[in-house]
Amino acid sequence: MAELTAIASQIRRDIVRMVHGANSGHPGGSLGCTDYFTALFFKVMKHNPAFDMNAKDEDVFFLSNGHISPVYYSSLARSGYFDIKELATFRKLNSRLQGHPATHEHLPGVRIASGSLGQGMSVAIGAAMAKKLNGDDCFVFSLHGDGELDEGQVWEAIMFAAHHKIDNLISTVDWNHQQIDGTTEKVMDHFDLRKKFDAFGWIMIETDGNDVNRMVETLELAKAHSGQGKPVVILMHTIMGKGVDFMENDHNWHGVAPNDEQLAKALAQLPETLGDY
Ligand SMILES: Cc1ncc(C[n+]2csc(CCOP(=O)(O)OP(=O)(O)O)c2C)c(N)n1
Ligand SMILES: [Mg+2]
Repeated sequence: MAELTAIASQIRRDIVRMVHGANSGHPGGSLGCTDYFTALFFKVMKHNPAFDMNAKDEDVFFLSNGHISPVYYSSLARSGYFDIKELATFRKLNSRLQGHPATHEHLPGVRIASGSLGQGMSVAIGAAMAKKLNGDDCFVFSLHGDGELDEGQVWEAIMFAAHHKIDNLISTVDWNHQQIDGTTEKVMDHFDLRKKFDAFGWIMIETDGNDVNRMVETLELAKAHSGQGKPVVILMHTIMGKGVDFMENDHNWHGVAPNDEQLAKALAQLPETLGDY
C-alpha cells in the first residue's frame, strides 16, 4: 500500500506543475481529491486503459466537478490511458487536455464533458441503468464537489436514483467545505449532508478522503453495500489544497495557478516518486 502513497505524491506534483505550466487551472480541489483518484484508478476500479466508450464489463467513472481536470488527466495518464508527456499540453491551444474535460477532444478515459456543474450524476445514473439492462454487473462511480450540490439538478438526480433503486452507483462528494468564493457555509449552507442523503433514501458512508488506504477500504465497503436496492454515497472529508501547506483549506486556491516561487515551494513538499512528465 506504500505504493499508493507514492503514486498520490507524483499526481500532486503533476497537478501543480500542469497548472503552473498553463498559468491557469484548479489546484485546490485537484489536490484534495488526489487520494480518491489514486485509490479508485490504481486499486479499486476494474478498468481498461485501452479505452472503449461502451465500457462493457468494466467499471466506469464520471467526473462531475470537471474543473478538477488536472487530477483526472494525471490519473488517466499515470494509469496508461495516454502518454504522460501529454500532460505538458494542459490548457494549451489545440490540446486534448482542455481546462474542462470534453468528449470532442477524444481523450481516452473521458466519457462526458463536464465543467458546467450539476450534470454528472444524471449521466452516471443513465450509465448505471444501462449496465442493469445489459446484465453487466460492474459499477458506476461519480465524483461531485460540495459546492456543486448547490445545483438543483443534483437533487433531482438524487431523488431519481433512490426511486429507481439504482444500486450499482457509487457517488462521492468532495466535502471540503470550500468553493469558488468562500466556504460552502458562507456561500450556500448545506446543513447536515448526512441527514439529507439519508432522507433521500441513499446508503451513506462517511470517510477521511485524504488517507489513501482508508479511501481504498471505503470504496470497497461502498461496493459491498451495493445491490441492496439503494444508491450509495460516500461523504468524503477532504482538505482543499491537501499536500501543499500554503494552499490547504483556502478557497483562494480553488482556481489560481502558483507562480514560480510558489511552485518551487510546493514541489519541495511533494516527493518525485515515479518521475516527472
Ligand atoms: C453550472 C455552473 N455554475 C457555476 C459554475 C462556476 N463554478 C466553477 S467551480 C465552482 C465552485 C464549485 O465548488 P465545489 O464543487 O465545492 O468545488 P471546489 O471549489 O471544492 O473544487 C463554481 C461555482 C460552473 N462551473 N457551472
Ligand atoms: Mg468544495
